[in-house]
Amino acid sequence: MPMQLTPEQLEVYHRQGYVVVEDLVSSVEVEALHNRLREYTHDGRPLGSIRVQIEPRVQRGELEVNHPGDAIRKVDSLVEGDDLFRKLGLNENIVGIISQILGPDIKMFRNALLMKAPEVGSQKGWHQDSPYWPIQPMNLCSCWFALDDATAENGCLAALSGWHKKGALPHVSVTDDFVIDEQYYDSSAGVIAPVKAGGGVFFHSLLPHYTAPNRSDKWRRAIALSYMSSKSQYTGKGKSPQYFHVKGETYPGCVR
Ligand SMILES: O=C(O)CCC(=O)C(=O)O
Repeated sequence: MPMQLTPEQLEVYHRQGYVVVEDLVSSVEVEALHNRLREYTHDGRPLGSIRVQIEPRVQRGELEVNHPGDAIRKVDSLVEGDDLFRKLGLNENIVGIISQILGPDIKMFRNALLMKAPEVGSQKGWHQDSPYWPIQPMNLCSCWFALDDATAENGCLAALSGWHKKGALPHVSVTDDFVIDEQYYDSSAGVIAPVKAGGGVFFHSLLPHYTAPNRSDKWRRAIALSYMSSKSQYTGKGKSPQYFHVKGETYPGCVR
C-alpha cells in the first residue's frame, strides 16, 4: 500500500506549511539515484539539453574546486530526461501524499536537483517559491527529497513555520539571489527541518524557506519535486507550457 499522511501529519502540513516524512524510498533506490547522479556530475554521462547552474563563486573565479562536478549547484528537469529520476517523480508514496494535499489531478511544475558540495555549496536566501512562479492559485506543494542525510551542518531546509498563511511577501533582487525583503520577516524565528536520505520535506509554495551554506565535509544533495493541481492557471506570457503530467485529468483553460 502506498504511504499516506496520518490525519495528524496532514494537520501539521496545513498548520506549519510543511511536514517531514521519512522513508519515502528504499536505501537501494537512493543508492541507484546517487550512482546515476555521480555519472552525470563526475563521470561524463551527457546531460544533453538539461540546464545546469554553477556555483556563482566558482563562476566568478573566487573559489576553486577539485572537480568541475563539485561546482554544480542546480540541474533542472531530470524527471523528464532520466528514467530513474522519472520513477522518483512518479513514486507512489510521494505522489500519494501530494494527492492528499492537492487533490487527484496533478502536474509537475518543476523539478530541480539542488547540490551543495562539501565546503563549497552556498546558501539559498529566505524566499517563498510562488513569487517566482507564474501559477495561480499560489498553492503548489514541493517534496524536497533528500538524497543525502540533510542536517544543520550541511544545509538542510529551514522554514518560518505557519508563514505560508501570510500570502506572498515582497521580494527583492540581491547579489546572486531573489529574496524576501528583510523588513517583512525575522529569520531568527526560522526552524530547521533535518531529514534522512530517502525522506522528504513536503512544503507549501508560500512557505518562507532557506538553506545554509554547506560547512561540513559531507555532500548535501536533494531534488525539489514541485507539483500543482491540474486546475491551476498559468499566468505567464503566452499560452501555458506543456507541464509533465503526473496523474488524473487535465482541464480546458487550465495548465496544460
Ligand atoms: O535546497 C536548496 O538549497 C534550496 C531549496 C529551495 O529553496 C527550493 O526548493 O525552493
